[in-house]
Amino acid sequence: MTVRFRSLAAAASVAFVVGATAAYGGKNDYVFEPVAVEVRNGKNSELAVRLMHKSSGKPVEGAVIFRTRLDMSPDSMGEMTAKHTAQPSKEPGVYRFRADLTMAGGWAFKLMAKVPGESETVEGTVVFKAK
Ligand SMILES: [Cu+2]
Repeated sequence: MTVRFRSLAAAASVAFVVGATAAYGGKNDYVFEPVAVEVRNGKNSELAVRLMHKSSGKPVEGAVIFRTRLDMSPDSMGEMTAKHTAQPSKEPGVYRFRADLTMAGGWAFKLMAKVPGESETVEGTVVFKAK
């Protein structure tokens, strides 16, 4: 009986921790979306993503995007990558980049970011269509 009681207590404390995380929001409360899905195929093409806080519906300013990868995994060419650089942006929650795209089709832009007030790393993938 003692063992059974202990396992119940453990289950209760786990439930408490999960509940606390859900209330806080966490990384899953954020999403990256494309500002425009269609982009120009070619050098110096403009890509823009918006980072949204789902529960408030507001764009997230001041995120530090510290790792990105741009590849053609949507068209089964995950090894085909494109060079890109961050650009300044004046629109709240919008993060701009320029990329040297080399092929028309689907490009996945994978991002990792640190968000103010959020301890977990926020990750996202935005798919663009180069034409
Ligand atoms: Cu390709």
